[in-house]
Amino acid sequence: MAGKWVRMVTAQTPTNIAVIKYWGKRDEALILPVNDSISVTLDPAHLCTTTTVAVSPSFDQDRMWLNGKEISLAGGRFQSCLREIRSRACDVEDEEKGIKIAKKEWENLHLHIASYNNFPTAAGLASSAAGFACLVFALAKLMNAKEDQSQLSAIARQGSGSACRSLYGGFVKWIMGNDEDGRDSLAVQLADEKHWDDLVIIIAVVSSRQKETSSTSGMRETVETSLLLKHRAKEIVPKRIVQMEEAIKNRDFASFAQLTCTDSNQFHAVCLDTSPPIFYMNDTSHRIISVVEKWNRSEGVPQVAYTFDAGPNAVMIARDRKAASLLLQRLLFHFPPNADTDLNSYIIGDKSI
Ligand code: 2P0
Repeated sequence: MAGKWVRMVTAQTPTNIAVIKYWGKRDEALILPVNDSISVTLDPAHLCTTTTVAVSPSFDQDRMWLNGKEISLAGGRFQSCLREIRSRACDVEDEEKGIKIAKKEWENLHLHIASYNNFPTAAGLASSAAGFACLVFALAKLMNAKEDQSQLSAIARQGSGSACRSLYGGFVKWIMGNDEDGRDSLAVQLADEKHWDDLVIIIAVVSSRQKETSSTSGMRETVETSLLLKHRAKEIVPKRIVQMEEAIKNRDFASFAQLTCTDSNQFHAVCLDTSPPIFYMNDTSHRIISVVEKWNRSEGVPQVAYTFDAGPNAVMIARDRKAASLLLQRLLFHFPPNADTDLNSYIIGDKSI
């Protein structure tokens, strides 16, 4: 249908932090992982992507802006997501605006996409996770696709692996799947956002600079060179996934913290076992681990879990508000403002939407 109309949809998606890590693909093109992973979805007020997608017969090409700057849509990952969603587009009828789009018209219509992160892009705070999850969710709404969240997660996965876990709040598992076409490699919700609402997440932004080794190339090198990864994926993670699911179900913080910290440390050990080795944590990250480990040991029961992704920033999960406020006091004591460290801010939030 011709004319001057524009149909727009805006969506907001939080990022997620893995407590059992995804690292390594068995299929690069489809983004199929070598192991299952489990994450917690963060509070959208602090770390989220907001994306507006628009369609109009007056657009003559697909275009995208990230944080106000135009970026190329030529990459295979964007094209995979766009293709998958377009192939599921349905009739759209917006009576209020007098817009009618027939299913078959979608292939000739172009899109404009504007996306904003309220946190540093590509600094190891999972910006691509929130970004692709939000893009796929907004496009599905725009095109009236009938897929449920899990089916959409398998599409978001083709944009960025960890994105599939951001389609749900609460605790989420990305099932690695067995199919060659990746249809069964998708996210499921383990527990909703209300299940364990005592938890408080504190992120210490050690550096907001872009990381030196991207996750994609880092995990490719790890798959090619690390024997430890093979052992981890086959022998360690399957058992840990079962234990983590149990810990979440029972709100067992001692087990949850032990598994979260151990898995983060093994992920960074696997990075070190890569040739050439990959260093994502820095001295400040190591000092934070030390502070938390000492405190947990002195209390007898863990107060805080820590986990680090592909960057030096610390994500800490406190067992309750009291532990969170004591953690902040300790961090401010060890890393006072204007001290000679690269820690520059804290983000404090509830765990999920
Ligand atoms: C995770 N990370 O489970 C792990 C832990 C980083 C460390 O998923 O190549 O940006 O787009 O699938 O999803 C980061 O990897 O990589 C990541 P691609 P992605 O959250």
